[in-house]
Amino acid sequence: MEPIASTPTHCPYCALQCGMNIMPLPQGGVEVTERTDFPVNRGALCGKGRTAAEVLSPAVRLTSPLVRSGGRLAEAGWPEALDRIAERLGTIRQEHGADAVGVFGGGGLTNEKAYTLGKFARVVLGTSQIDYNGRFCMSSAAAAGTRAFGLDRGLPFPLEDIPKTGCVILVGSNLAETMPPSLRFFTELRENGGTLIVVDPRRTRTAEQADLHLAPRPGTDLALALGLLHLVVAEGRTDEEYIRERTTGWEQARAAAMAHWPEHVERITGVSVPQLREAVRLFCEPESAMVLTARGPEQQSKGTDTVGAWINLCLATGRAGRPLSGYGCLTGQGNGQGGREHGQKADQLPGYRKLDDPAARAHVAGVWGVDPDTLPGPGRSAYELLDALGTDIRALLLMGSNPVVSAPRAAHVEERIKSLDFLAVCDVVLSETAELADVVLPVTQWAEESGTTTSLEGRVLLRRRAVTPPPGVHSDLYVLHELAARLGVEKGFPTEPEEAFDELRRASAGGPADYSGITYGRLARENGVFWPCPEPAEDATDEAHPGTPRLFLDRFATDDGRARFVAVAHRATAEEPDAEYPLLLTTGRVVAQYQSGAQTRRVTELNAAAPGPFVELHPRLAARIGAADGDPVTVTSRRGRATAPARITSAIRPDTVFMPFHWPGEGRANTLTNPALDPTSRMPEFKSCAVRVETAASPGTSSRTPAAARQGARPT
Ligand SMILES: Nc1nc2c(c(=O)[nH]1)N[C@H]1C(S)=C(S)[C@@H](COP(=O)(O)OP(=O)(O)OC[C@H]3O[C@@H](n4cnc5c(=O)[nH]c(N)nc54)[C@H](O)[C@@H]3O)O[C@H]1N2
Ligand SMILES: Nc1nc2c(c(=O)[nH]1)N[C@H]1C(S)=C(S)[C@@H](COP(=O)(O)OP(=O)(O)OC[C@H]3O[C@@H](n4cnc5c(=O)[nH]c(N)nc54)[C@H](O)[C@@H]3O)O[C@H]1N2
Ligand code: SF4
Ligand SMILES: [Mo]
Repeated sequence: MEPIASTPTHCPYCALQCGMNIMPLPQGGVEVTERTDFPVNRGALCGKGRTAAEVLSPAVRLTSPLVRSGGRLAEAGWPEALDRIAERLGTIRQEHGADAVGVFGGGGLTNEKAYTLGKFARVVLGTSQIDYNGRFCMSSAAAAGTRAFGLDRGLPFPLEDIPKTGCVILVGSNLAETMPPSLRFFTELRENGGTLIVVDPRRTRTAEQADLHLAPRPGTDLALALGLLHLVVAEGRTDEEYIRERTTGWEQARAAAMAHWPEHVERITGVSVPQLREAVRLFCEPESAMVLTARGPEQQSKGTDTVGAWINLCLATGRAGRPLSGYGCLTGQGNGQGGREHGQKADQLPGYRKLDDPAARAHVAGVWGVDPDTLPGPGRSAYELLDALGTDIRALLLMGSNPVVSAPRAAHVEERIKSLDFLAVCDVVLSETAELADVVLPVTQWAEESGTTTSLEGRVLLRRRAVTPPPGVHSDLYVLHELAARLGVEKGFPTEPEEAFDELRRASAGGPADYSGITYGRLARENGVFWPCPEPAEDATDEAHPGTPRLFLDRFATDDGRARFVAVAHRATAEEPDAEYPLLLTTGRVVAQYQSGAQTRRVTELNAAAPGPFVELHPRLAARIGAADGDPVTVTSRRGRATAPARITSAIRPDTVFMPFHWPGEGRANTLTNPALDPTSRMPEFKSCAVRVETAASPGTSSRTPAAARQGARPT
């Protein structure tokens, strides 16, 4: 008997994009098996990757379009569902103008889908109102990276460099839970004699691996980074030659840091001066060192300046654009990197080009065969777009996100979504947002289709089709093709991913994220290709471009080739605790659930491991409010209240509570979060807002009871 062939591909979930094999089973269904040739995970998978095939099952996934009639969603045929969407979008556009139709995308969409969605918005709908969930993810790091280096690629070096450097400061990343196979690189770092510093208000599984754990108050990373830079200067640890030759703006940045005295920083952050000094010593003594940030410092209303301050620390010590040294952001979603490069972002055209740049408009319009003047200008950012639903935006096409669970101030966003004249959702499952739609289209997912993603390393990868999708399911590309045709655009929306990719290559050619030298053929042969990878000129004799695993070694991507210091000063979070809301809430993830949970809450094993929300609080705080472990507690902010069981642990600061955000309903963390936006990146402040906590049995207790007031007491 012929052995059944397995197909090498990549995980549907996070930005690590672990390699895996998909093996069809003789009795039907498929199994995920080990794939050892991909250097990032070398066969290892977390529980989500291991169980990913469960979401392929027709028992879990959608298999028929749903159209709302008589107030309820009912199964319908594809032509009817597509006709309905095209008719409604067309009519609303005619009556209210092109900007009355909004589009919302996702960083989990393949490059082909993200590219085509952006093109669909600009060319078919003619709307400026498009943005995506990546705005909620790493946008502050992207903005800071662009500002300092002239280019944003999450990691400017491959993960395999980490074990060889001298010290890594990991700021607000819990990668032991969010990217478990990557922990190995940090374990090897320590085995090789390097050190790991983790900055997190909680002693997470990641922090437990660290040589030094700094536990600042949420929202104070900016002060922390400035305090470290102050000490670097005071202790004479700057690299003056590097600063002179490779940077600009040092004097202003230096002056700003010198205003942040370590003792003052200790008061703001709660991190002691000796700990600050120890961090500086560990970071500065070795030949090389890195700073990596994730959502902790980024999801703040000052995320861009915060990341800027950490970049300043790297630049002042000569630790960027040199072998085994640099600043990197750990991007989160499966295609969080590629999804931010090819035009589903409000201000952007493919190849990481700017929508307000006339040359970029001309180039992309040329590839699209349209007049550059017909391309709309930049639109609103994700939260601002969601906040405008039902006002000037009357209809929304949503692909690859579940904002009812994941957007800040979610109860308000849910109301805005309900107030739309028309909502169409393309999804794999009936998410909480899809439940509110007028039309839901069931689309193919990772193993049912091919497509490329770009991992957190900037490595472009090919996901291969490994199984036949169930009948009744079509791809996102098919949806856009059919809708374009119905709205009068017959050409330019291919249903074949490779055709879409070849067009993306041309659109990206010459841009900052140049993919023109990357082909499906190459991706199938090589273990991914790092961008930029331009195509050699036609008359050139050179071989294909090898791709660029390491950036900035010769020069930064700025006009003068120098990295730019940015003078930044600390500022408070948008909502500081007060007598009524005396504590800080921060939010994040657990290992067994992914994002809004739309996929992972449907997987038996994952759901058993992490069945519901919880509120993490310190024993001293628990004692003050009279809560025992497992008791339901109510967390109240200015946006609303959420109730979930208490999880009492001394691994969190006594002035802080933590909730994971994976669940809808009464334990929805995002009912509480503050949509205060970073002025540059428009990132909402998911990582801190003021709250009070009470046992759920006493929700009526006045906020000004002595118990509530005492919660604010600073830890001793
Ligand atoms: N299991 C799982 N894995 C995932 C995901 C998932 O949903 N589940 N999502 C993927 C995606 S899209 C992303 S973006 C990544 C996110 O990956 P991470 O950034 O690692 O995830 P988070 O849990 O959001 O935040 C990390 C840590 O920041 C800390 N933190 C909170 N506030 C602050 C602060 O003010 N300062 C500092 N320094 N730290 C703070 C939290 O305590 C938390 O431990 O994970 C990816 N991987
Ligand atoms: N409080 C709080 N809130 C947060 C965060 C936080 O740390 N704290 N983190 C933020 C971050 S970093 C992120 S990235 C967001 C993520 O939050 P969401 O944007 O809600 O992300 P997902 O839950 O991954 O939603 C993806 C949806 O797309 C569907 N899907 C999967 N593949 C495809 C596909 O190929 N096509 C289509 N059409 N659909 C598909 C999935 O089934 C799912 O319903 O949450 C943000 N919200
Ligand atoms: S770490 Fe990320 S990519 Fe790897 S198996 Fe888990 S979810 Fe998938
Ligand atoms: Mo994310």
